[in-house]
Amino acid sequence: MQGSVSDVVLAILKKHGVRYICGLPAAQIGLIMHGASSDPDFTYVTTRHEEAAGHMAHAISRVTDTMGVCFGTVGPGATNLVPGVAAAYADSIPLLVMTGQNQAAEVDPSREQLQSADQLALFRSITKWNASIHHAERAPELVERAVHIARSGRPGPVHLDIPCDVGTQLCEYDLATIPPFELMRPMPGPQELQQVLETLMGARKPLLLAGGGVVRSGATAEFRALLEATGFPAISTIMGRGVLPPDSVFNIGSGGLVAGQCVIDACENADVVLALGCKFGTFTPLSKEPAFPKPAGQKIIQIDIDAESIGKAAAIDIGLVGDAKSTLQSLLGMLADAPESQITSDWLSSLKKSQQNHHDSVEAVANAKVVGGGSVLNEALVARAISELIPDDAITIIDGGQAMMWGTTFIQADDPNRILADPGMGHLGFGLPFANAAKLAHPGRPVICVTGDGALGLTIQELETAARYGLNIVVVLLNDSHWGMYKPFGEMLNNPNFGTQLTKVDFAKIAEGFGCHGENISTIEALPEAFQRALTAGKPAVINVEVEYTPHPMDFMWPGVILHGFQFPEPEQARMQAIA
Ligand SMILES: Cc1ncc(C[n+]2csc(CCOP(=O)(O)OP(=O)(O)O)c2C)c(N)n1
Ligand SMILES: [Mg+2]
Repeated sequence: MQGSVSDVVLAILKKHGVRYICGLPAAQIGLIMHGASSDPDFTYVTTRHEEAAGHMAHAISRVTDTMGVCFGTVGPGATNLVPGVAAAYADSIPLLVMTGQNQAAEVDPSREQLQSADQLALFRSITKWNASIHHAERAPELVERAVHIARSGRPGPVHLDIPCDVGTQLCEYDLATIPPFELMRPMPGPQELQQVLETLMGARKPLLLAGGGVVRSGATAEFRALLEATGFPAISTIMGRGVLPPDSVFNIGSGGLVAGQCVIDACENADVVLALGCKFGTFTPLSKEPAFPKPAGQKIIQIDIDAESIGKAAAIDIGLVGDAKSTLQSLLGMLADAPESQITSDWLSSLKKSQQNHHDSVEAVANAKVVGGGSVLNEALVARAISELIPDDAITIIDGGQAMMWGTTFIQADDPNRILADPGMGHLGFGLPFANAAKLAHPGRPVICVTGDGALGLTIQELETAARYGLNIVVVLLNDSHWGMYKPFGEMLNNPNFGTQLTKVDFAKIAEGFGCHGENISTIEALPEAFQRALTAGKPAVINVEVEYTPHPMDFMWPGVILHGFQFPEPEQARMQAIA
């Protein structure tokens, strides 16, 4: 075909299965916008802020298993995209980010034209790869390369910068010459897999660990089959939530450290860990000096699609490059001839006991109804009540600080595509754009966003995007009028000016102003009916629930694990020790 660079970019993306394109209008990338918005094969959405377009593309990629695409204009459009792209990079999500640029002759180095920005430098550290389409002839090759890099190995965002004059030039492309992208599924050799099986079956205290790579590879069924066939205890990371059935006896905790002391107990006491598609991030308490040193004799087997990720963030003993699905299929096929398991008889039951303790402690907080002696609802109670109301086929997004801790605790899902978060960057404000994207891709399913008042405020303008496109999501807002997670920090420092206190905002009124349904509620009894009204409102809805900041049993991980090494002034040291 012959067409403008913009036409060819869209044709190649379509060939690779891209259906959704999100961004914010501007002149420099106008032809792509014109093409995408005129083509019925694309769903084209404009947001109120480019950050939201980045988050939407991220969520689209996760709920459709395709590559998300977002765009922004030169300068401020590009800089506004950064938070969404950085979050996708941290969560290993494939995106194509397209930025408009000034005329090719005006950039590198800039001639101080309006909105000039070195956008290649800007995105370099938050993408796997980026390039400028500086000449029309190179466009097809660079777009193909972008798609391939984004989706191959450990996926991630890629970026193309398109000077406005190049975007309008003509180029040639033969769609038939390159087939649509197909995922490569590398696999360890049979001897290596045999070594894995022998090590695992020889373990006294084996532990299986599912990361986001299991989800991305579509290997949930295979992971569950391994669980059932071996009877070994298992945990998942936050990106791996939904891989383990919530009610499985082998599931010790889905959500890394947030899932309780039982996850720490499992990681500290296991003698062999088989980790699949896991990056060993902060929330995975394995081989994390100084808080979670690797116990003597513990063996960690890491299987990951990306060679560079092997041994990067944990001291591993066996590291193999393999796609989770194909590797698990092979392992399952070899199980019949595997040596007999040497698992200790009380290993699983001891972890179940620890899990029960965690369960009891969070239930006790929820049962207390109020904290701090006031009459305001506690977040645990509200999160538990929401978990009971969420329909089976819903997609739930969990944003916020303390709201995230309690939401993650009580809201479980038996399918990875039913529950989304952003644990890599923990970028507050992703929730509402994620919800919009999930509803866009799955209009027939309920989409629920559980969030905090601080988090919602960061992208609240996207309520208008929801209303404009008829994305009838339900936002359940745990509103404590604080940057709640940091409330104890200010208190610990005895500093009332620390700045965690926010104004009590009437979010229901704000929702109405954006064309949505809004309700304020302050009793738990009011929640079920308010939730039903929100689900059937015929427009996006916000239920603003007045809550009080509620401590969580795993709060110690913030000062004790994540901030380890941060020197507090005396006498705050002692107060911090008390919290940790
Ligand atoms: C964009 C961004 N800025 C700052 C933070 C640090 N942070 C983590 S939790 C939190 C407080 C969140 O407040 P809110 O959303 O109201 O939830 P709450 O803790 O009150 O439940 C902050 C500021 C972050 N994670 N992301
Ligand atoms: Mg809050």
